[in-house]
Amino acid sequence: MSAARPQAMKLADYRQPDFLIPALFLDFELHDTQTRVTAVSKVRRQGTHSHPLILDGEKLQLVSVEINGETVSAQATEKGLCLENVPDEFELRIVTHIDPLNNTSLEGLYKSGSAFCTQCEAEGFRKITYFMDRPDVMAKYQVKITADRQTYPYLLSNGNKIGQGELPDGKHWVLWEDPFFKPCYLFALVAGDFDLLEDSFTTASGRQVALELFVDKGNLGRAGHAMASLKKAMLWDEQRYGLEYDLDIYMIVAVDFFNMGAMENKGLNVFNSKFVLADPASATDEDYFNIESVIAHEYFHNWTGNRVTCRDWFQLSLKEGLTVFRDQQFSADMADPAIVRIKQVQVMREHQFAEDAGPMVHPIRPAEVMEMNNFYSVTVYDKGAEVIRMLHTLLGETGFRQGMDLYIARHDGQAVTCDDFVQAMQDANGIDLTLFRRWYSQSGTPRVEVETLYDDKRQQFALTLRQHTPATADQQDKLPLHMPVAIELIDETGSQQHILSLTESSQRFELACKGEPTLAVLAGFSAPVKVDFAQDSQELLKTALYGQDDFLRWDAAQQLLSESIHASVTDANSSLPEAVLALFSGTLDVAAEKPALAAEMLALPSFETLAQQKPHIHVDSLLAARHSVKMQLAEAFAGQWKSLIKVAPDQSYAYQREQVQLRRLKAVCLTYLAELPDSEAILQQGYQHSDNMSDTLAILRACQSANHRLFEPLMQDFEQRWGQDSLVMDKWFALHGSRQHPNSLASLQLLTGHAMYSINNPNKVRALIGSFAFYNTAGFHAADGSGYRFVTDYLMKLDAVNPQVASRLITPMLGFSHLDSTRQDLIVQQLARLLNHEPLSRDLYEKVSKALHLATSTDKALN
Ligand code: B3K
Ligand code: ZN
Repeated sequence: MSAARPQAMKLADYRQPDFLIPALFLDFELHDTQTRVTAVSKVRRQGTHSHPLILDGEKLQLVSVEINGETVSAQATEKGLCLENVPDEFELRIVTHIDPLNNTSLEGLYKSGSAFCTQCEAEGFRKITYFMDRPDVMAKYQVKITADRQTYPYLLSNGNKIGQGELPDGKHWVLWEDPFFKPCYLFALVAGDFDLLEDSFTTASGRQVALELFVDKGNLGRAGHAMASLKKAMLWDEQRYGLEYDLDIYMIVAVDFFNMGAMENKGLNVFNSKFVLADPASATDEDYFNIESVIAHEYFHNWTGNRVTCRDWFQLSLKEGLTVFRDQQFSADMADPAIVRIKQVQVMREHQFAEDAGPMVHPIRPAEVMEMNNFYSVTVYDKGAEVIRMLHTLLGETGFRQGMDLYIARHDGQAVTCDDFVQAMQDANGIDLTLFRRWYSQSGTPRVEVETLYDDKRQQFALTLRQHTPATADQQDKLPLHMPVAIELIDETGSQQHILSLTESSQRFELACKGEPTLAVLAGFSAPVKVDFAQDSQELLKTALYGQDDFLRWDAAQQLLSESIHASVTDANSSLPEAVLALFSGTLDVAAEKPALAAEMLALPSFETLAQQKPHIHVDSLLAARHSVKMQLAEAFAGQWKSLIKVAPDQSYAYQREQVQLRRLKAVCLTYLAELPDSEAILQQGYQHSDNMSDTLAILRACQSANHRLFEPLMQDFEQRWGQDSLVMDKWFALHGSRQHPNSLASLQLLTGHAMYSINNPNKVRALIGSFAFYNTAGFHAADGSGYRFVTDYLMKLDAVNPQVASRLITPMLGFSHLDSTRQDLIVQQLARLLNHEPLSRDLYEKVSKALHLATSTDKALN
């Protein structure tokens, strides 16, 4: 990168905007390569100053600028436009041309297949017109769209349609008005030809809302679940939070080219089609679950994000942490609460703890940002949600709801900060949350150490909790935090549960207990921390088999399994500990009664979770140890796997709780079964008789992870059947990408040339290259460095096409401090190649430079 290095923005430098823009009229004349955008703003100076008006703008062709009807000459730079000596109040008219067809970054206005669509969050609006592209500038929008009627029968934008008309040249136009003030990141435009699913929802106060779901032609049969999910979410938000929808129409458009899951634009959500389309033959239970959750997430943003928005992007967790927490609550109500929680904790342990351990570590409210898109992170989203969950635990359901009510009442229509949110919680509950606020500014994964002592005479159980947060790449000094520690004491007569409020670096708690209990810590994962508690395997076994809290039971089971895998790293010939055998037989005995929990308890911890448990790992030995434990379990319980897979539901597929649980249990049993020599006929039959994608994929995954001989023929058959179906083929690409096989790199290279693959489509890239980098441990971490080199070469190409997707894909190359020194060196070499690559996006530059900086400073510290 020869140009000036990108600079970081600091939260501490926040200043309120010099100007406000309360009203904006946008006129789009759509054209593939030369769309004409006319933006007419009402601009008003804020405060007394003589600063120029600075507008953001990128990749725009400036046509003209007028102030109050007078043309002004203005010179645009790569970053925007500076207008000197402007009046205190004026009308600004700017005309630009943009090129949607060649906008492969999928940010701003671009084409997804034959449709036009937009993505403006975080800073994409500046690729549409010159504007003050920051969330604290809020305007009322009117949007006029003109395009060819036949190709683009639907012309959509935010709010209500207030006019439309025909033009003589085969074109037509539509005028939209959004009555709510909004920041420009919530602006949206879609134009295209779709199939439309229509429905309606009557709000608690009796208003009728039209619901419109737009999908690609031919996909109407796959839209029903998304629509049903939307109606559930609307009802849930009224019942749980008293929040009603506020416009007369709610539209969702599904597109195939999209950088992330979906976007909550006011009244016009744009979705990745992966999170909309489902039918039993093509979508798994997990897809059904995710659709319901993402539809709800975007809907919930209407209040937490849109009506109350962020003052600046450092406050992103204000809307994302809170909305993730709300969608988690919704999912817990819709599905299996314990299983839903287990999945969330797996994300925290596999990905968020890894982010904390790497160069991109940041607090949930980052203090410094180079490229905002890099901060749509597991920390801001998922740890952000954990922080909200702790507030909920500390305040209780009623107190939390009071806080939410006050937050909304106080800040409706405003752009606010995370502090404003905590203040509302504090004021509504009359408690002091000063200490709690540290979660917003302190990064890293806290460790909580547990020590216990039982006093027989006094029948008192004492436990001491000590917390400390190790220094992280971004922050040396850490302070104690306020966290709820939920515990369970299990004794012969049953169990008691408590929530301890930990605020000091060391604190002692005493509880009355008749007889020495077994303690289980962090029920429901009550705080996003790592627990250090040396418990023997008998105690863990007791919690796993007899605990009350399903999360704690699963967690104890996972600890037992993890320990036996780590033990087998040090002693390759070690046999399975008695406790693990007892855990499996105890769990298998009751599996039919509690299939969902049993399935999770019997599933081996992922490689990524195991890797996060140790400061240093050896990839090959850990992989081998995990495999050896899996083999031993497969053999020890061979009979049970075979009989349990017959528990599958006998009625035809429905996304329905009992069915989902049984399918999941069957899928886990299949992963063990596939390791057995006589499994072929069962797998083959299972594949042939499956009437749904969940079962089909379970067989393919089992064959893949066992490197079963059936894998290739079944994959060929699958391709024959689904070769033309883009979403289903993503599953096929992902199975290839994550297959740990000596030829995986060669097959990957071949597949990038597949007719259904395209580097321009983020879903394809994530499916194939993403699953290699994230989940193909053996291939990605190949000892000769070929995996790292392949990903780096690919990133160089991808960065020029779509920096946001490239920047997500580099994640597995960033956290290497726990790897052996040879692999660390190999990764550092590749990162250095990337840093010298020109041009390099700001997105990748931020991550690569931080990773290399950390590598050199650690090196220096060690030498
Ligand atoms: N708010 C969007 C994410 C935008 C990402 C920009 N790089 C989706 C969501 O969290 O609901
Ligand atoms: Zn969100």
